[in-house]
Amino acid sequence: MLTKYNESLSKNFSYSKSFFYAKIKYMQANSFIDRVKVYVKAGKGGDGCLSFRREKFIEFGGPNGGSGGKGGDIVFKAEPNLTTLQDLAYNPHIEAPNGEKGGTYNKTGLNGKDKIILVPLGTIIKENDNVLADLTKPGEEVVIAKGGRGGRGNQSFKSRFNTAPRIAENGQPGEEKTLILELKVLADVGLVGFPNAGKSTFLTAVSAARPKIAGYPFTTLNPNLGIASHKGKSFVVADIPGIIEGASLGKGLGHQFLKHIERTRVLVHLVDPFGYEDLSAEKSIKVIQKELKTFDKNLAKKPQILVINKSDIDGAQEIYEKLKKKFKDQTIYFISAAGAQGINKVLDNIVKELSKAPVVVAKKKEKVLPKVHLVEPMFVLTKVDENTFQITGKKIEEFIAMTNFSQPEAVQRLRGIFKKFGLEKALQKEGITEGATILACGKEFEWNGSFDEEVSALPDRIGGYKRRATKQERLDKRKARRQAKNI
Ligand SMILES: Nc1nc2c(ncn2[C@@H]2O[C@H](COP(=O)(O)OP(=O)(O)OP(=O)(O)O)[C@@H](O)[C@H]2O)c(=O)[nH]1
Ligand SMILES: [Mg+2]
Repeated sequence: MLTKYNESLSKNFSYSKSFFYAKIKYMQANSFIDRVKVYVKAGKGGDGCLSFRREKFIEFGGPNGGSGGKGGDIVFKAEPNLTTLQDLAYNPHIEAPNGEKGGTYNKTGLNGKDKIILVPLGTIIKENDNVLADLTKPGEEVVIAKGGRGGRGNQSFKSRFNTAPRIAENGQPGEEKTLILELKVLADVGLVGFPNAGKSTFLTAVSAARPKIAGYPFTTLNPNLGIASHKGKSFVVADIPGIIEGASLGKGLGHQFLKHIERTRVLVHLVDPFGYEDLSAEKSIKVIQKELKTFDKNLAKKPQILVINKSDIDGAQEIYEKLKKKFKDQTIYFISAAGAQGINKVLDNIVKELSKAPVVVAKKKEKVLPKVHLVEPMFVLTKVDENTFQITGKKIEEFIAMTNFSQPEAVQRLRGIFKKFGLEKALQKEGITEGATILACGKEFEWNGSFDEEVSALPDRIGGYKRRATKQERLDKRKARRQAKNI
């Protein structure tokens, strides 16, 4: 049935097969993505609940509003089975779920589930050029954006002085970040050389990896990894696309993939004895070494094992003898990757070099900034014009976001916080006049001369409970009592 359908399809659309093959080839070529920009937003904390216990025969039940749940974190996890950042390139907008609201009877809201994003091993996470994390161990996890904490319910505000608080916080907003993810393949051995030198054939000979091998240049379009084991030691070998002259300046495919051998410990330089196009083998060795040096000085410093491939072809032996004389200070190996000749000697040397090379190179972090805990100012005040003032600052904005403006007591608390932070003094220093506008966190406030408690805004009885007298009211009362005694 299916074959019939396929036949009819190819009859009617003669171009369809080639079109699909071309599409698949294009997709394969583009499936290796090693740099993506993503936006992540952790979950907001759930809002706190405002409620009072009201039951028959229970007098003064008291506040019983529970707190909101915590918002989900954004977590990145290193997954060894992944090889590309392709999934993230298609879904670059990631949000973690919010925490749920608190409930009555002191019920805490459900926490938002953490969002775990799987990335390949060797992924570097950056924000504004600062390295936040470098995932080099399988299963390593790192929290990149923290979810907000849940807002407190009114039971948390209960105190000896305020037994009936009519105040519940909103949840804290979750952190949001725009990140650059960069994949730098983690391998012990990097294979370099001109196209067609036999790099992929060598990888096939030493590991179970089966990359594409063909007699034309640029067969390999993406880095391939394989695990080789020799004399009880196992190591990861990376085969990258061929390098040509000018690769470090962006020619060919090699340039964008050279960074994938940056974190290797040993380089194996494969050489075709008959050279590449017009270049002789001797010249090609020099070109590759120059390209590596131009791309990154550290690449040239890595131990490099020179291997002349295709020993089975006539005439290769003479060229090998000539090269041996030219590069006297280097040990040159003569192998046939396709015929599996002389490979063991190369592997012996790789194991020897790996034992000498520092093991932790792969963990080396770039531009790691020392951890400095900056004391952030509580707020930054800017005078927009004569009658408008702007307040910014992480801490103060958080307090504003967590205030429920429909609750007079919550607003009163915010006024107290503003005063405690020293905002009143700062505003008066700037010469604020009554009626001026204060902008903060997308909200507008009108200045009425002071942040002192706004008594008139509070009703005397709230929900059947008597409101606690404000500080000013208590002071006035005491003053009146003293005066009455004196008389
Ligand atoms: N005779 C002979 N041919 C070889 C040997 N090793 C590789 N080849 C051939 O050389 C050609 C290129 O081999 P690849 O392994 O694809 O070379 P590559 O370096 O990966 O090439 P790119 O991926 O294009 O950079 C293929 O046709 C292989 O069959 C060898 O030892 N002897
Ligand atoms: Mg190849």
